[in-house]
Amino acid sequence: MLKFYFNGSPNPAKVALFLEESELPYQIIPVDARKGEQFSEEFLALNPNAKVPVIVDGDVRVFDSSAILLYLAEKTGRFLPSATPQARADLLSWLMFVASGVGPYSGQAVHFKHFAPQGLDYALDRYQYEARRHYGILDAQLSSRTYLLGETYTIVDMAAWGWARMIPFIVGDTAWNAWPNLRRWFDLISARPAAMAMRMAMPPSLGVGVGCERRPPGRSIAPIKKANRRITGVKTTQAAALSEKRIRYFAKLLPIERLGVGRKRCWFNAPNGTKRFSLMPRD
Ligand SMILES: N[C@@H](CCC(=O)N[C@@H](CS)C(=O)NCC(=O)O)C(=O)O
Repeated sequence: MLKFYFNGSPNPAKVALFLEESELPYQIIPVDARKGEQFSEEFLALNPNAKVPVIVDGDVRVFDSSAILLYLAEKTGRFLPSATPQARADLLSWLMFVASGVGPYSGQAVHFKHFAPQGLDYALDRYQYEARRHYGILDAQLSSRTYLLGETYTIVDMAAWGWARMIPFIVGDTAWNAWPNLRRWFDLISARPAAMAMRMAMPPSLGVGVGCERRPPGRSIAPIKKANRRITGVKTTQAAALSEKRIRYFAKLLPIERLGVGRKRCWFNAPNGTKRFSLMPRD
């Protein structure tokens, strides 16, 4: 059976969506990057770049999400546009646009928005600007088409969807308002049974994350202190059923109570996207 080295982040998510769409039998092998499992000798033999996703299909090993999507699409003959030279060129162009533009800019935007030390405004602005610019291009492309390549749902949509799930985290909670066509497309794909199944397929051993941070008032860039924790004992497949009250309870337990003043900003990775909420000091 096809082996799928996976965690819940954007690049593996693209492949998970394909596997659910195509109903190919596959075995999930969780790789917990937070524990550094991607650097094990065994994993490096599969991907010298030490990143997920990777698939092993019989004797064939493929790493890098775009390569995997192309491999699987060609293997199954599914989720490809019509076989004209222009359609093929569009497929490659947009796939590379996601791989070399949307993905890397979004990834760096996350780093500088959420994790970098304060004061790196040039880098913060550059990656926010470029990430937004790329999503704006996708939005324009979708203004006159149902899917990114036209009326056919393809691996390009899967590739972009993997990142679009993270838009509020990458560029901010209100960002969707700027891109109505992208939102329409995102909701269309998210409503597909395979998209729901893919969320449910996330390995229980990766758990459900809840994180919190405190920032002093007025300091909007780097958090003073962050805490992340897996909610132990809760499987991702059960996460949809978690009440907000329970999530808030887990968030309250995160050990940053004595730091700073102001709101504790929290997030929770639910199967249907990241939920955000604030806890006030009295909570
Ligand atoms: N170009 C690669 C990028 C893969 C990638 O960045 N994977 C991330 C998860 S989305 C990862 O494995 N991060 C772990 C690390 O950087 O150590 C692809 O598209 O597959």
